[in-house]
Amino acid sequence: MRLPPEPVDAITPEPVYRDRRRLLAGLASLPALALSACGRAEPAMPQARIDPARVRAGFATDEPPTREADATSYNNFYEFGTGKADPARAPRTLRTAPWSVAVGGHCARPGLVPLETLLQGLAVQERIYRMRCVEGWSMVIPWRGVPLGEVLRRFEPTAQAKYVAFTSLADPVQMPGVRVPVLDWPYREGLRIDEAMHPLTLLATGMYGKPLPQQNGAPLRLVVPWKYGFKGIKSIVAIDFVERMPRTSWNRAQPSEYGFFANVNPAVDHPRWSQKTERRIAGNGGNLFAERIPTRPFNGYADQVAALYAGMDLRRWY
Ligand SMILES: Nc1nc2c(c(=O)[nH]1)N[C@H]1C(S)=C(S)[C@@H](COP(=O)(O)O)O[C@H]1N2
Ligand SMILES: [Mo]
Repeated sequence: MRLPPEPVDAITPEPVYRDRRRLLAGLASLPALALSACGRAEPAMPQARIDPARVRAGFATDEPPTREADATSYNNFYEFGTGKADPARAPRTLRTAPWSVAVGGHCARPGLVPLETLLQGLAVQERIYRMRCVEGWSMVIPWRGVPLGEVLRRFEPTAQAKYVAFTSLADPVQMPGVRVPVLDWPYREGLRIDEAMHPLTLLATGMYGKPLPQQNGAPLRLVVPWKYGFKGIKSIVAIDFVERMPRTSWNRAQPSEYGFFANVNPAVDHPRWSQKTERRIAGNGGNLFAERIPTRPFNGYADQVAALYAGMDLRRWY
């Protein structure tokens, strides 16, 4: 896989030259010190080499899948209420067809694209991924979708596209939960461009061999199996190629609790929840108080993705 070239000035941006004290203090970890022009910190992007054969090993797992009834009734989708059972119980008010996605920012071919056109000609794949929510539960889900990178390439992102920003629908008529100011609507998420292009990252349109149900993010949502669940933004209506690390809803709501990278990491606890173990909701008759199992770095996908973070301090970039 080829990634866009990283301009030299992104590795040591100007503010670092200007602030000598900061430069001296940070010599040991210069890339982690990189500051953007607006003062928000951004780490340099390592030049990762991704081995396609290794990546394919992450497309499936022997672990027993979560029962469909559990995966579709125990959800986080605040646009339909903040309780785990609310999204499944909500009336089917989301109009998923027609659906269009506005693609813009640093790319050669921006546009408002009907969902069918967005996916046209791409082979739909079935992949079984472990999913880990930052609240401590996990599932094993058979997804259906297309690699996000294959979709993004069609828009010809330019070298300035360092990050990709995603936005969910926020229509109070279709989504009663957005009338409640629990988050700064619309729900927003983002990935660094190399994370977005990584072959494990899926733009999902279905699960359990069927189209996505409303509560799981119909008609299309992001699935990034090595990151905490909140990165998996649902019911996406906009995708933007941007130069700076985009603002995300959860980071904005509580920056100390929800970092931009949100890689599953048992060594870095959330301020309110230990991340060392997880409650696996799978193959146990739907017992929500199942035994806890150890959480693995990058949710068990370290072989596939750890190279993306080479040299980054994962305590700082949580
Ligand atoms: N638009 C939107 N996307 C969202 C959320 C949300 O509230 N709104 N919740 C996130 C969180 S915290 C998790 S854990 C997953 C849950 O996905 P699932 O319900 O399909 O398991 O969706 C993520 N995507
Ligand atoms: Mo979550």
